[in-house]
Amino acid sequence: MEAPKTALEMYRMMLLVRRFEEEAARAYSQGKIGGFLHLYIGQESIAVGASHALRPGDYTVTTYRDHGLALARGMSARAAMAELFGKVTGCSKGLGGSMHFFDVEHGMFGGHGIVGGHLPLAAGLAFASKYKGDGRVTMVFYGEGASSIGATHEGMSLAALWKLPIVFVCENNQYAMGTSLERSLSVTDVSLKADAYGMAKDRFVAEDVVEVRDRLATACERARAGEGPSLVEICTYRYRGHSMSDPAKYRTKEEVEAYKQRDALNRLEAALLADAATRDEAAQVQAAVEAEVADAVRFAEESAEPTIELLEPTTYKGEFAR
Ligand SMILES: Cc1ncc(C[n+]2csc(CCOP(=O)(O)OP(=O)(O)O)c2C)c(N)n1
Repeated sequence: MEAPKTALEMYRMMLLVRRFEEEAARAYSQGKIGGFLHLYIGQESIAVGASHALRPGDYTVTTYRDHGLALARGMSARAAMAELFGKVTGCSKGLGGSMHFFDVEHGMFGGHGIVGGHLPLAAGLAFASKYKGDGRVTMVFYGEGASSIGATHEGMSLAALWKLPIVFVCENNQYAMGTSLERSLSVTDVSLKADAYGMAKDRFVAEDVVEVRDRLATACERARAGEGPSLVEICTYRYRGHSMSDPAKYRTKEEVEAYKQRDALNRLEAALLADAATRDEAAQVQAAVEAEVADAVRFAEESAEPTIELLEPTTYKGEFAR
């Protein structure tokens, strides 16, 4: 059994990610958030388990479905919500929006919109760590749809060749926009791609956040010990559409409901509420998360828009990430 303190902390973060995104969806439908909004609801156990497997200072890189990882790595809900609202107090000064969360302090190197394009970038971060001998691990997240992208394989090939300290995490949520895994991949076990590069591999379902943490921690240890990269495929499901404009007609309501029955957040919540040792604290966590999300929305609404003066320093002078 997991220590209550850790279990409660994992629960707090999974709930924060979910409630944050539910409120973001509401704000989006009210016209307060523009552009794209890709929700992570249903996949929370991966970002949260991963963040518990990593050490402070380790690097993470992910796709446009990035809010959950940013929060789990330590970005404040205020900075995240303000970014969605396009406000200057956001993590990317309101210039990046939903797909471009960035937070060097917490090792969050994006938020990337080009499918698969961020894997070579992550390999570059891992190369820097190996070159400097700084002991950091890079963990990069991608969807199963990115398995068919050239850049994905370029990143993996070099990472394996140079035994870089990196963990490739494939979040297999079974659909790339409206295309199911079966319709796009000749081999549906994505973890088998690891064999092509001589990488270690693992594959499991994301129903238990503690299991996610433990299995990713094994891959991190391997990377830190100089044994090279791993490919970990974690099977999951997104409950919402690909983005806010997707009515998700390519799957049935029954299918979505069946996956919700196995929801990792609900499972953990039920276990904590059933246990007298954690019941009261779990209820306190719920109240605290509600307050934190409400505060983030208020903060985002009240913050200022970015001004034109930001354009030059952030575009040409590299002051953006400082
Ligand atoms: C190179 C490239 N091709 C196409 C797109 C359009 N596109 C955006 S998301 C997406 C689906 C990606 O699915 P997957 O990698 O499984 O990730 P998920 O959205 O399921 O998290 C596509 C095709 C893109 N952004 N970049």
